[in-house]
Amino acid sequence: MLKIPSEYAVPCEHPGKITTVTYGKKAFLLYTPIRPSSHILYLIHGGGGDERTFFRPAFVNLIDHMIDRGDLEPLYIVTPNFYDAEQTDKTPGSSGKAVLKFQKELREQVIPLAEKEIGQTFDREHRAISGFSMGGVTTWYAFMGALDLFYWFLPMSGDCWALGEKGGGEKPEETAKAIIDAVRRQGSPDFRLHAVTGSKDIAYPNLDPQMQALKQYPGVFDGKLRYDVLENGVHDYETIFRYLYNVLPGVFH
Ligand code: FER
Repeated sequence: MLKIPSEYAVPCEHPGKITTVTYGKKAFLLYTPIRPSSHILYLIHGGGGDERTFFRPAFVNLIDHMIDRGDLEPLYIVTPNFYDAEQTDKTPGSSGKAVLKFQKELREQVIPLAEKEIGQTFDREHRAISGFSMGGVTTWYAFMGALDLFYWFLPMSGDCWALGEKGGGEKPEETAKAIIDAVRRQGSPDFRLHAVTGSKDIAYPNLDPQMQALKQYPGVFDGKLRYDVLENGVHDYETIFRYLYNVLPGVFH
């Protein structure tokens, strides 16, 4: 996996624009690229985070430069907050419940509002969902229930909790089976799923067994599933930005 070029760390001369969209007591952020686009990424924060967590300078500068240099087709990026407005308990158990509950809000509020704000509805082929850690757990839930909305799934350093907290590590076979069943229940539409983590990531022992179990279903996943492990990669946003630098150019093709 390539390292992010150091010149991508500084502000870009041709930046996109970030706006806040509120609904009820909550908000999501919307990154609008400098040139029009038919692509959109829903990007979900990790445990304890919120809608602002991803859009720190290191990430915004990276995306701006990638688009400016032509590494990446322009894309919209929406960063929601999966917690309830009143939620103060952000431990993994409580976060796990929140990301499951959030699936309905994503479908019924965040996506319609974001795309109304942009002024266009995106095809599923042009919609991606990704997230870090608990945002990865969110992405797996979306894979199990929102294949009609998304074609591209990029879970990063988070496993599937369908069988409970850290179920991908503790019950990899059952978790893989639950995922496969969910794909079939949704009519087995085409999709692409690219999971990433690092060998020293705290989620590696949870995600890796699940990915190995999923690979045992070649008929379902042939040519649709990719899984990369960064040697020595750890569980932090800097590493996640590096994954996105490497993975995003392959999305929407
Ligand atoms: C994992 C998925 C999510 C994991 C941790 C989390 C340790 C989240 C933890 C948190 O929000 O504190 O596989 O592995």
